[in-house]
Amino acid sequence: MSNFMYLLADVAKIANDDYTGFTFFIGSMAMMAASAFFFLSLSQFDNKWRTSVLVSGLITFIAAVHYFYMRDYWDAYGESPTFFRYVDWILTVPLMCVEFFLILRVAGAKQSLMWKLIFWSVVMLVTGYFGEAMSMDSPTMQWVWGLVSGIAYFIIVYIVWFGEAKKLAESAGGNVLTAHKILCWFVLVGWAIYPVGYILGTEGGLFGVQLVENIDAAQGAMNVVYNIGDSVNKIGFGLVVFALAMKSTSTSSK
Ligand SMILES: *C/C=C(C)/C=C/C=C(C)/C=C/C1=C(C)CCCC1(C)C
Repeated sequence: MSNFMYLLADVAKIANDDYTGFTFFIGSMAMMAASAFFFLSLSQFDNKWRTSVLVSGLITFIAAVHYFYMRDYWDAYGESPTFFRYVDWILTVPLMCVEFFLILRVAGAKQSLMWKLIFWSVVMLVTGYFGEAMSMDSPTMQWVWGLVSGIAYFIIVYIVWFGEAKKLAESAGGNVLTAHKILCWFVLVGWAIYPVGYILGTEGGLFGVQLVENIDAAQGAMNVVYNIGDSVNKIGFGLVVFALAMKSTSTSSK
């Protein structure tokens, strides 16, 4: 192509070996497709389940929009789009907390449970942001903020696995209990992907062992891990809720 053609093509190129750029691209498409899927499925559910599936769609839709920005940002600067990443999370992770509340409403979940989960998720993300965006020149502070964020994460794990949420799920039983258990696994295993990404991106890497050769490679690796984590968690979470709504609708209308 001539230079002129490149000027006409106002589209960033993704190099063949830019795996990070590739996962941003795939991520944006996956989130968009999932959103269309959730939104267009809404009318087949009983009214009381529609809000839950709607929220699934909002989670992937908000992520899709952020992925368009992050994809372009990565292409243009080759840097971690930390700001967009955390804005995305601060909107979508609380919505995932709302999902727990919504499916447990049948067992009488109170709004206070939802606010507790939201509160800890915000603590987890804000401290993570301090570590990732504001402590660039201090690996020690990155570890400190990462640790505080990790504690908030474990409080969420505790509430859903063993605390109030677990008790409600047990009293609901049936499909709700099954869905709750799967969502718990997402939080324990799926969400644990993120601290791995954070460690990869931290200077000095894992407990002082540098896993990737330089800070650019570290940022790239971190973003690949975050991108995989986002697709697994946001789309996976949504599908669990979708399946619950589906089962509950077909059993109650027969
Ligand atoms: C859709 C986005 C989701 C589910 C994002 C979840 C993010 C986390 C669970 C992040 C957790 C972190 C830690 C536990 C410690 C290090 C800092 C974070 C923010 C990466």
